[in-house]
Amino acid sequence: MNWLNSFFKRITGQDEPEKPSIKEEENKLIDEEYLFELEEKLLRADCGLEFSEYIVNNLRSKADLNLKQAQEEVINLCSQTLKQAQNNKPELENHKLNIILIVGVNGAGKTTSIGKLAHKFKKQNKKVLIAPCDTFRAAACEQLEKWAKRADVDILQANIQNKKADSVLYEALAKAKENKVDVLIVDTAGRLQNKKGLMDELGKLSNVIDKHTQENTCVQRLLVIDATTGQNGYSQAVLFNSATELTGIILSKFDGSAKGGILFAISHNLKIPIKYLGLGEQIEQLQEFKPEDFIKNLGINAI
Ligand SMILES: Nc1nc2c(ncn2[C@@H]2O[C@H](COP(=O)(O)OP(=O)(O)OP(=O)(O)O)[C@@H](O)[C@H]2O)c(=O)[nH]1
Ligand SMILES: [Mg+2]
Repeated sequence: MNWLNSFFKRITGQDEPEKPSIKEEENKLIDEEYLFELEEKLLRADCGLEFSEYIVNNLRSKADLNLKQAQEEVINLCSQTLKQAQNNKPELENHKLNIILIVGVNGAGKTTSIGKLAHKFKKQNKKVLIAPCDTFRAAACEQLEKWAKRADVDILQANIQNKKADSVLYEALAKAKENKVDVLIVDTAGRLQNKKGLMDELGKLSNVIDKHTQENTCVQRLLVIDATTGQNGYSQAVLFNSATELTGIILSKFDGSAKGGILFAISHNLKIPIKYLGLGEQIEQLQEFKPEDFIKNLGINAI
């Protein structure tokens, strides 16, 4: 049960209660002061108001909990919250064209995550094509080409200058079908979640995919959130989700000192599954998200 304690310590900043000297503390019943402090700590860990209140109200509703029981309850609730938002969908569906639209704010880690995903799928012997639909910057295409080369996968050769993202997407969809590609990964330009025009463009891209795909396709819309952006990441999830119904989250830059609390807020309020964690700038540094592993590793990683 050691990891439970280190997890709790991460959240609350309290010492592990296993030492005999504080054994008595463990049996002390929790009170309003304790709940107030717990809520503050959850908020500071980016868990958001709704989720923090959910935890605190839950503890309050249970009479006579001692400190140890309260800690275990917090961990159970956190764990349940993550699990309930996950679904059992496979990473890719076999014998189908898997289209993965990658969206997010500027610099979130979209292009890097695409390189990592391409590498991962290539290793599974999948035929991968990348679509350079970030047509705002010429350099974006060059950066994506480098990643395609590193992952040893195809990238659509489109002269993106003066083209709109949706026309590049048309071309990519046609090529993917013609070449019987397993996975088409679509890069998009970074955009702020509160810029309406740019968010509408995202809706258009999503419509192009929906219109031009047939039964044997599987579409994912993944939002890349930079773990170091804290609570703003939650607002990104809300607004990107209304522009293009998200099917999952990639939390990038989780190798730093970032708090992971935002994942609880997203899972609790939006029920969007967390798909991957980005753990560095290298091509292999992408991890499939598994709630249990995440909770176990919290001692090292976050919150
Ligand atoms: N430490 C760390 N750095 C990362 C990770 N993912 C991306 N980065 C870095 O974050 C910066 C931005 O990454 P990009 O992949 O270019 O982000 P983007 O979202 O495509 O950016 P725009 O296209 O400009 O909107 C780069 O310096 C990456 O090396 C990660 O998981 N960990
Ligand atoms: Mg990019």
